[in-house]
Amino acid sequence: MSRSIPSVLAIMFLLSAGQMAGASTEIMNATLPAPRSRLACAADPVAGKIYCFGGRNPSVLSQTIGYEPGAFGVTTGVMPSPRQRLSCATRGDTGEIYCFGGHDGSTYVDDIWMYDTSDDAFTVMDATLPTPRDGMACATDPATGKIYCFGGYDGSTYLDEIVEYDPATDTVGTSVVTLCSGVSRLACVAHPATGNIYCFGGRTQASSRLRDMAWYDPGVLSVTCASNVLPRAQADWACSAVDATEKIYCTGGYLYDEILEYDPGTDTFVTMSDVLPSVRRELACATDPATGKIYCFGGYDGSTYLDEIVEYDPHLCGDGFVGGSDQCDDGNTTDGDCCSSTCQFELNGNSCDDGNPETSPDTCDGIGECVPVELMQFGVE
Ligand SMILES: [Ca+2]
Ligand SMILES: [Ca+2]
Ligand SMILES: [Ca+2]
Repeated sequence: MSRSIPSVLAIMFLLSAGQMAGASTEIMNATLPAPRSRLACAADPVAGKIYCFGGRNPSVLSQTIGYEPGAFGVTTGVMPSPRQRLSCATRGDTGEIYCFGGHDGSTYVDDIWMYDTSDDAFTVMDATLPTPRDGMACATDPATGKIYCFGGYDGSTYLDEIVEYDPATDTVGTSVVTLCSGVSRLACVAHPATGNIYCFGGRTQASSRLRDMAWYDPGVLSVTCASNVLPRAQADWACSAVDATEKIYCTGGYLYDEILEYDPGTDTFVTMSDVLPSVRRELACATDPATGKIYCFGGYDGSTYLDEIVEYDPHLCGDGFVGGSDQCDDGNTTDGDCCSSTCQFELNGNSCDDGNPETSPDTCDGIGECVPVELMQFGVE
């Protein structure tokens, strides 16, 4: 019976999505080996790939999928057993991805698995979650390499626990602080610039989808709650941090095609003009650390399981960060200052003004800087 309201919402937002134009998200040529939702994905900087695990379509799946961003192909392997609504996080630069909990199609599980990207082998760790659960969100504290898993659902209760897993010792603990409420199907992401892990939305027993967020500081074991701050109630979506812009992007949800930007520096949200190719929930996204582009995998649009891989490049020319197709970014979209209006290097020898009247003429060095001609002639940097 509870499905009638989401169906109406889906129709409303399909109509509004059709009125939007100019999306800069791109559907990759490669697809998942089969459509799926409720998968988990994590980027591994060592292998330079994004790995995705499990999911459902509606059978619960046991595939491991390796995707090299921008490449046509995907490679696949096999997990120890099927899983949906698990959560996976990369342990820094060790080439190890840890996956936590989930549901195997008949029961909630408490497993912790380690996937080694160097040989595509799984190790079932001795440690387990405190209790079986699915729908939690896990993220790695870059300062310590410890992985924190937030919330989840055990089949009867929405959990407010923060579980700490230390891969170095294969030990599990429960933080002395909790989330603001019991919540499942939320999205959490570590943010290296602030050292916090930010969690967004989710589903609770009492009020269904939340407009709340919380951030956890693993250094001082504090949780900060912010209620009713999301532009709309959200769950079953995916969030990724982009180091170069220091911002977090959350995509999809129930049932939306929107991309929401959160800036931890200013504590503000912006709904981007770019949207996903279509509405989808229960997708999984990860940021390619080499390029800062976000890749989103699969999802469910309310009637169909998706096999799409969607690339979202959050970088803009003129935002002051070199990313995406930028060769340079001087914070403007003006020509004649050695970094062009499209953020490309202007040619060595182009005239420019370095702002110092005592040097003249000045010239572009071909790599984005304006320097006095006499320095170029003597080869002085
Ligand atoms: Ca830029
Ligand atoms: Ca410029
Ligand atoms: Ca000058």
